[in-house]
Amino acid sequence: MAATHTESFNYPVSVDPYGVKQEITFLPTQMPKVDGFITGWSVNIVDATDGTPLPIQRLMLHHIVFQKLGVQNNACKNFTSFDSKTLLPAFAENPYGAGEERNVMVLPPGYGYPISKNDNWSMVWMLMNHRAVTDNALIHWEVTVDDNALLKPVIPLWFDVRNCNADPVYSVGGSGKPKVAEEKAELTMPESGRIVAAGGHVHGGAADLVLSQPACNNRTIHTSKPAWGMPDHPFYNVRPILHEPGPVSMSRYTSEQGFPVQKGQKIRLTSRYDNTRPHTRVMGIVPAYLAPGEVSSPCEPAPTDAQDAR
Ligand SMILES: [Cu+2]
Repeated sequence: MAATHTESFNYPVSVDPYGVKQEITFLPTQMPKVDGFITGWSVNIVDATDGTPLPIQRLMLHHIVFQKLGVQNNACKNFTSFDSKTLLPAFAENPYGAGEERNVMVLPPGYGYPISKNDNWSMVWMLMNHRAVTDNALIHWEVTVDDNALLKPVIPLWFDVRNCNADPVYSVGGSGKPKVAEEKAELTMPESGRIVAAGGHVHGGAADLVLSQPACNNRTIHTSKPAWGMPDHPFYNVRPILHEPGPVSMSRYTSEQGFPVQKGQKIRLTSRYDNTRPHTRVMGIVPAYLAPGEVSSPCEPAPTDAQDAR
């Protein structure tokens, strides 16, 4: 009998007063030991005693990326380390990541990210303490797994305008010309198939993230739009700030039919930021999921069931 269930995991963290902590954490036991598929994934920072999500006045999750180890990354030969010099072989793929916007993985019905009992996992994360006292909390993640062998497997696609870097940031000058600064990156599709889901991660000052298909009149696959809190939202009233506060959410793409792409085709990510003021250390990242399969032509019609979710 095929069954689906959700498993929860915790990793205790301690961050010094006003400290920033980054770490690569190996997860020998803190991922599902299942031969099957992951269909949903979320992460939060919670109180160690009662499990409630922590307000940003205590700890801010700048980012967290989960990695399946021992798999050649489909976009990067090497990763450039935090020192901007050292090259490490890219034997890892990124099936899921999130930041302040708490991006979630939600695959449409019928799809799953394949995992096995023997997979090796790690997470790369950065937390910041916004108070003058040492803080203790849990990184808490929930993973929905399904062992239904009939699910269609998806491949993670990591669109990042500074891809293959441990610290994939860039800066927007703020000259005002043009009013919106664009950074572009293209990812070559490793297989033909259909993009069935995509999320987004940006920092303060972002306009949006656009995925498009240059080979087909550069038609838009999806625009991931930030939602900002009100000026009195805690996101915008905490110190210290490592970079401008990010959005409280980003819109996601889901389509059961999926957006058709062909093997070898380049798919473009355009990261768009306000350029009327400087914005330092920004990011433009779209984690997406491709379900391999035949497509009838390079520019097959777009799906009719695409949804914008938050
Ligand atoms: Cu970021």
